Formats: sequence, C-alpha cells, structure tokens
Amino acid sequence: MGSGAGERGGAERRPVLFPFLLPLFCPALSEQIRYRIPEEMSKGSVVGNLAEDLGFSVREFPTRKLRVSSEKAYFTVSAESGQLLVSSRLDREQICGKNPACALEFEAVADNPLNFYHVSVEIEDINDHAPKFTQNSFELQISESAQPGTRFILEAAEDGDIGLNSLQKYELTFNPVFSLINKEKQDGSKYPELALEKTLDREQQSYHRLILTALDGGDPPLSGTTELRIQVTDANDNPPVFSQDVYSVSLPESVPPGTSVLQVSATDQDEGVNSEIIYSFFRNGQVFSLNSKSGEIRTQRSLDFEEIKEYSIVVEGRDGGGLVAQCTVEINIQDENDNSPKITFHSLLEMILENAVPGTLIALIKIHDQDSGENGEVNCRLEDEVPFKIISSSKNSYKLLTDGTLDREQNPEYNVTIIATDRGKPPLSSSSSVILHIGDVNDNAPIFHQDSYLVEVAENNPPGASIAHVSASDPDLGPNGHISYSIVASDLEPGMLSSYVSVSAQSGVVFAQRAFDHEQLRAFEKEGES
Ligand SMILES: *[C@@H]1O[C@H](CO)[C@@H](O)[C@H](O)[C@H]1NC(C)=O
Ligand SMILES: [Ca+2]
Repeated sequence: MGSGAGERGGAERRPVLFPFLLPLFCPALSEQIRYRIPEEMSKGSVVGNLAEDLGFSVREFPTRKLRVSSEKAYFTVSAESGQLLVSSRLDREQICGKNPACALEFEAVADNPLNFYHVSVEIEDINDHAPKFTQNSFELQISESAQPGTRFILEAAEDGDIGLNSLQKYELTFNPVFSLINKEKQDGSKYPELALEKTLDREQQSYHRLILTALDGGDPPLSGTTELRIQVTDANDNPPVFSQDVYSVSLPESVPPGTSVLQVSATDQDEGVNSEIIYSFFRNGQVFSLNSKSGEIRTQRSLDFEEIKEYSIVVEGRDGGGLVAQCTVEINIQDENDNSPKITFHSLLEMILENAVPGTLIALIKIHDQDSGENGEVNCRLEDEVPFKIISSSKNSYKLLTDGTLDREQNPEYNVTIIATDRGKPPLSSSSSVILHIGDVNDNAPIFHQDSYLVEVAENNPPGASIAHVSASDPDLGPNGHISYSIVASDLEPGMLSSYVSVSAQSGVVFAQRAFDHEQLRAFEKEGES
C-alpha cells in the first residue's frame, strides 16, 4: 500500500502550505514545534520555517547550524532559509498504517549554544487510494430455491486511506432481483451484503452479472469495482414432463416377443441428477418390458387378440430428485387371422332311413371362429357330391339335410365332409367329416335267380329225393332280406300237390314226395313268397 503517488511527482502541483498547516508553535508551553502537512508532498517541499518558529533571528541563524536529528531522515533544514523541508517520501499509510493519528517526531539540534527542540510533523491523509477489491470478479452460487430476503455477505474492498478518504459505501448496478445493503463491522469497516429481492428461476436465467462498486468519501470520491458472477444453482423445482399425456399405438397380435412397441420420453428442465429420468411401469406389466433409461417399450411375450384386445399402461418418469410424472400408453392389438373355424355337430341322427324324404334334418352344425371381423366370418360347404346339403340356419349355425333319394342297398353309408372357410386374408379353413349310416327299409321284393326252373326226373324215383334247388335273393337287410320259400300254385289240385312235391322253406330245395310214373310227368312252376 501507499503507492499510487505517481501523479504527485511535482512540487508545483499543490501549494506548499495548506491553510490548516499553520504551525502550532508554542515554545513557552512545551518546547515542541508542531506542523501538519499532507502526505506525499514532493521532496523539497517546505514544511515550515523552523528557524523562525524557534525564534532565531535572521542574524543569529547562520551561527546556530540548525539541523534534524532522526533515525530516519524525512526532513532537512535549509541552510539558507532555515525552513524545514521534506527530504524523503512521506506515505502516511506506510508510516502509520491505519492509525488515524500519524505524526513524525524528531529533534531539531542547534549549536552555540547546543539545544534540542522537539518537532512533531503530523502527516495528514490524502485520498491517494481508491477502494480495491482483491479480485476482479467473484463467483457466487445461489440456489434457485433461496427465498426472497436471503442475504449473502460479499467480499469487502480495501482502501488504504483513513477517515472519509477510506471506503464509505458500496453500490450495485441496478437489478430487479438483487439489492445491496451496506453493513459495518464493529471496527467501523464497511462490507456489502447482497439481498435477494425476488425468487430466482434457473430455468429462466441461470446467470447474473452485477458490478459491485466500492466508493470512498474523498472529493471527488475514488472507486473500485468488481464483477459479481452469480450462478443460480438448480433446485429440483421441475417435475419431468412427458412429450404426450397419452401414447397410442396399434400392434398386430402376431408380433414376436421382443418387438419394439414405442418409446415414451419425458424431459426435465432442471439440471444434473434433477433432470435424470428413470422410467418404470406404474403397475407391474408382465406382457411388456420397459427400458428404464430410454423409455422404450417392447413386447415380452406373444400377444393374443382373442385374449386381450387392448392394454392401457401407466408409465412413470421419476427424476433424480424424486419428482414424478405419469403418462398413459394405450396399445391396441390388431386381430390377425390366426384361428381357423371350428366345426361341431349337434343332434346328429344316428341313422337315416333310406326312405327319408328330401329335406329331412340330419344334424345341426355349429361353426366357431375366434377371430373378429372378416377373419371370423365363415362360409360352409360340403365336399364331394353327396345327397345332402347344408343350409344356413342362424349366425354361425347350419342345418345338414338330406337332398335327394337314398338307397341303403346302393350306399349304406356316406362320409360327409364339411369345409368351413373364413374370409380372412389369407383365409383359413378346416374340415370335419361324419359318417352317416343309412337305415334299411324293406323296399326290395325277393327275386328268383331264374324266371323258371325246368327239372327232369327219371320215373320210379325214390320218394323224398331232392329233385331241384330254387333260389331267390333280397338286398334288404335283416328280416327284410330274409327269404322263405313255399309253393303257392300249381296245375294240380291243391290237395294233390303236397303228395307229389314239397319245398324247403329255408333252403329252396324241392323234394319228390313219391315215385313218379311217366304218365304223370309234369313240369312244376313254383313261386317263392317272403
Ligand atoms: C372321410 O373323408 C375324409 C376326407 O376325404 C377322410 O379324411 C376321412 O378319413 C374319411 N373317413 C372315413 C371313416 O373314411
Ligand atoms: Ca481513498
């Protein structure tokens, strides 16, 4: 300190004596000569006329050899004029520091006769120091959550001078958010305090630059400035915000597990961990997985439209400070034609009589397709040419009817195949077969294999000999096709007939009942009855 005297090199700059520098000489009281001069007077400046003040006459002065006796010679006495002159730099701050009373005391020595005189030169402060901050700028970090009224003690400036010439007050560039309060320590030194006037919002303005000025009380006042750099630090005052409240997506049910569905995204205006977002399902989802960092949702297993058609998932975004936001993810599963129609028979007739009239109801067929829309709309038809038909009865049900005449003897059973085909793209179909048994009706008369049988028998045959075998057949089933033979007519008298021939009802074998004689040779015609 104490520098800054560069401007004060020349003695001409100021008058040598200031009005207040009048000597306080009063030898009768103390033998002490007092002067008061401002600091930093140039070398050779006159402090006062010491010889005169000591009462030396002009005539006597040259013989007295007046001089200064001091450890450090700040002053000399002019041999010509007897004036006390400044002989070295007088920096009040260097000599006395902050001490408000600063006086240099020394002895003036005179010979003939030898005598000592006490001289005191009081060094007055001049405003040769501007207030100075230790740094050109200061960093200050204030949380955006700080309440208005919060105060922050700022760095004080230094001013080497004393009294009014020293630092008196601080000022701040106008700013609506901050104000400055001048405070004083017990020792009287001043320091600035910054007061927060309004709430800060880092997201709006994260940095404030203010100029802090320290002023002393000189005339004119000197000043020093420093830059106040205020960093508004983040408080977790912003929750995450999702880019959409509701995310919607459609997904075909056929997608494999691991398919990416969509990505949710939230942002957070805060910084650092306060803006780091972790995503999670609000309620545990087992069908989908969620990447907690990226927000990407993927399928975790295969989907089935027929099982669940729509998922509504709540996703939570949580920042590092614990603030939470939620969004809804709606996933619509799109039906794919992944189910073929199912055919079931109901009230199937066990047997259809072959004389059933066309249109006889045989079975009720129900079709079920789990898909929806066209994927579940089904058409039915019969495979092959069969004497049956199906007609639609009501939604998803059909009637199986006879269509045409049946003949068990020609077709005792039918393998009827029903094909159901949906209208999906590509269509899916399924088939189901049923064996229909045709029941017998006695609709066939026995038929002899020959219209007539001619039998020659040698006369004198043994009675009881088998002479012929007639045979008829009947395609009907069971008793309907069971044939018994009997003789119904002949050209013999009915009473006579039985004494000549008989027929076995079971086998159709014709027996002679007696020995025939030639006169009587005949041919018999027989007809079977069933
Ligand atoms: C009936 O027909 C279907 C289709 O031609 C065939 O798969 C099935 O084996 C048949 N059933 C019988 C008992 O012959
Ligand atoms: Ca000053």
